[in-house]
Amino acid sequence: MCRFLFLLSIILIGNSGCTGNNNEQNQDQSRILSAEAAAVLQKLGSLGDRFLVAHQDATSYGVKWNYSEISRNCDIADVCGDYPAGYGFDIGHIELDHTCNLDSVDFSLMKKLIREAHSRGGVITISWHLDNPVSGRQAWDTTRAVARILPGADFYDKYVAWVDKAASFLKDLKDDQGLPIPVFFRPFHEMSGGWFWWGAGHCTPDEYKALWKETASLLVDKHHLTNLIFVYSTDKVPNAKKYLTWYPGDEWVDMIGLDFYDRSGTAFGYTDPLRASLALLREVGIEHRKPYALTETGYETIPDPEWWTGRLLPALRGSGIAWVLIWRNDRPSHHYAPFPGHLSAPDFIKFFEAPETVFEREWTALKQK
Ligand code: BMA
Repeated sequence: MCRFLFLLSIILIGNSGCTGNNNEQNQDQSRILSAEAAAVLQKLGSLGDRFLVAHQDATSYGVKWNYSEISRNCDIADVCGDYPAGYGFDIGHIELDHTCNLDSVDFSLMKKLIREAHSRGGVITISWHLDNPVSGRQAWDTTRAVARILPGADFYDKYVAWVDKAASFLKDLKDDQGLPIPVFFRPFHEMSGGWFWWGAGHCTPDEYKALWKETASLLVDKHHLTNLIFVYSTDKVPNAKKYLTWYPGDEWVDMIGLDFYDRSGTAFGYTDPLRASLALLREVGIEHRKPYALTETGYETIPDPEWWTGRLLPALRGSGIAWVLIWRNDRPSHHYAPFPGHLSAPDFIKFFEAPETVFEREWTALKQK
């Protein structure tokens, strides 16, 4: 791209972002964001009571199929006749130079699927279940690592090399015209829980914040990525103070997120606690003037035939979220969206038809307004 076009396509963003219902444009921060990324961020902040429905690995595989050029390619589309409006991907193992991610999705295929999803109008969000850089084991290995990958520490150089690899993947996400595809990047998620090496109990909040800022700065200042919209997402927390424990500051966060699953059937409840958590998210979003989203949810195998309109939708209604991301459809015992013939498929169609939910066709139309 010529320099003139590049200059035209970037804008400055600031820490006065937008809330669920606020169109205000960021102005007071020096970080540059591509025009397309800024536009999607702003659009998502102005949806009012409507929200996008997104699915993790929506087109990479499904419960009864694996990716191939000619087979079915999306469980959600097979159920309701439209693609989700958002797509989640995960780049765990990009740091190891593997050809596939931790869930066996080939990275070149992932790039292709991201480009296709973007050209259909979909929003892209990427998480990163990166291995533990100190032990060399998986993301769930909680050997203390954060303090040892900060600047000056013994594993810093190794970590920088890992970020370089993530950066080169992210930099290669371009549309047909060579413009960078906006990515809602959601690293080091669910830090309020203790299951990942970056989680609570395995580093101090200050170490976590330093890791976030260092990583973001490497991606933006060193690698000049202008397509990343940074999303901070905790797991379930009791209040806003707790939510903000690891918050690295407005400069390096563009969106507020929460991961909240229905893990319990009816035992611990879902709808009311989720509604309360989304109210908390809204409070933080308004305070920090940023849009907010339910960045992961689902009920594994969805054994409740009316879960979509009976439990999820009532919690999301009026919450002001920009999107909800349903987790992945891996196999019969580990999936979160329905597939044709699944007992919750009829109810998912009602969820699809609800006025609040936005899938791909509607999202494309909304963007043109
Ligand atoms: C978890 C599970 C794992 C998967 C990981 C990363 O929630 O679905 O099977 O490897 O996410 O996608």
